[in-house]
Amino acid sequence: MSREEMRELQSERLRKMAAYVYKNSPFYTKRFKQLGITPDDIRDINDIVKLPFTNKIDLRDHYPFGLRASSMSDVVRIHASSGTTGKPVVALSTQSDLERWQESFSRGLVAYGATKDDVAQVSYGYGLFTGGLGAHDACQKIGAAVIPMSSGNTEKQITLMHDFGATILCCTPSYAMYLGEAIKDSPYPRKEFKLRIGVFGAEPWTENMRKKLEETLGIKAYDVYGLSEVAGPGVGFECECQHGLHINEDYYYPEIVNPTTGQPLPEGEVGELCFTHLTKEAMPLMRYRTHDLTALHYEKCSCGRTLVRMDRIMGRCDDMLIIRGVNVFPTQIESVILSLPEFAAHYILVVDRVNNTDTCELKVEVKPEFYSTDVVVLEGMRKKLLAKLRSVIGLGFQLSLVEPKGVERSTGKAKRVVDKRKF
Ligand code: DLL
Repeated sequence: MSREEMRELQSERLRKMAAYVYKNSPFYTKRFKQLGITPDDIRDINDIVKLPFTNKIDLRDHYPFGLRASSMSDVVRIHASSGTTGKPVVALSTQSDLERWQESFSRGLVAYGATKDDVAQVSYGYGLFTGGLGAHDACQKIGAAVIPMSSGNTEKQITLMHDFGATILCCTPSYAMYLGEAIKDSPYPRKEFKLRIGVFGAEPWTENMRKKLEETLGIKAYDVYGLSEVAGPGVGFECECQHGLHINEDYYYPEIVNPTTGQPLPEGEVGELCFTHLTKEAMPLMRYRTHDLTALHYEKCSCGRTLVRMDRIMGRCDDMLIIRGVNVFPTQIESVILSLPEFAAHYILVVDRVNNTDTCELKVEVKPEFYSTDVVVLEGMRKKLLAKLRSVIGLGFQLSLVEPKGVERSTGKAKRVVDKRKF
């Protein structure tokens, strides 16, 4: 679709959506009235800025089903994401919402080169988390054979991946790394595995992590983005150019705003990603603040797709650490660690405040082939990493190196930062 055609489609859908939520969602009727607007004020997609923002707190305050706009009898699926505090955030879908979600994610799978001849091992968690069922439905939609493994039970994962000839692996990048290492330790030689495509998302990861995963697993690794409140995995996906993630903007309209002021930012500037549902029935959200930081690019991609692209997520506004006045995203630390060959993709950062000064303890795992019990060798490696961290991030760390498997593994979203400071 050309940009003009897309704007036309988005305008038409937004007009309908504004009328739909105004009529069917008491939450939005009230918000529209507070802002002194009616659906008639929404004539085209540029009018989106007149609509109210929606925040996670709104979903929590109206837990569980307060933002529902369809009848409950039309709801066919209830997902929830736990988050770290308070009540879970609930996401409802009707049958047609699920179909659009499947369509979104299967566009991604096709872009990755997946076909009906593939065998897809889905190792995202099944359950309230949207990863498992989301990947499952999309793989099935393109006709691939799905192995509904869920996460965990790593030994069995490897045996079945080997015996069933899985060609696609869907899981978090951190779990993929764990699986890759477990394959090396397994009785099966890597050449007996048929894996070719990795479908990795649900947490931030870096270009350096991609390289490591591709090397370790012998695959091509693709990024998939999504969030429960908007749909689940498949809101955005990479194509073969891997030049950002295409957003399914005919269903989920993206905007980038200044995280503090909410003012829209121009193309290419990094800010907070917001989504407006253009077709959702069960629980449509207007200008939903994701807290995820990225930038949008509208020029046509070399793959031929015209769907807008977003940069790989650099982190969440609430993930950004301010350590001794320096802004740091965990992805920057990962990028530095993985730029050196000696270190594995397993690390943990503990930030604390002692005598009014921020402290940051970083534990990084050394790869088995580089690990040594010789303290001089280890100290050399430690100094090298420390110097690189200081030059790239501008901070000194209390860095300790640990032996292989010395950092706890995760089978879902990795928890790599512990901030013990009280604000
Ligand atoms: O993580 C949905 C998902 C499942 C996406 C499987 C991809 C693959 P939630 O649990 O609601 O949903 O968490 C959503 O995870 O706002 C981002 O902060 C983060 N996230 C998701 N995908 C990516 C990604 C699922 N590819 C939150 N890169 C989002 C970076 C991601 N962060």
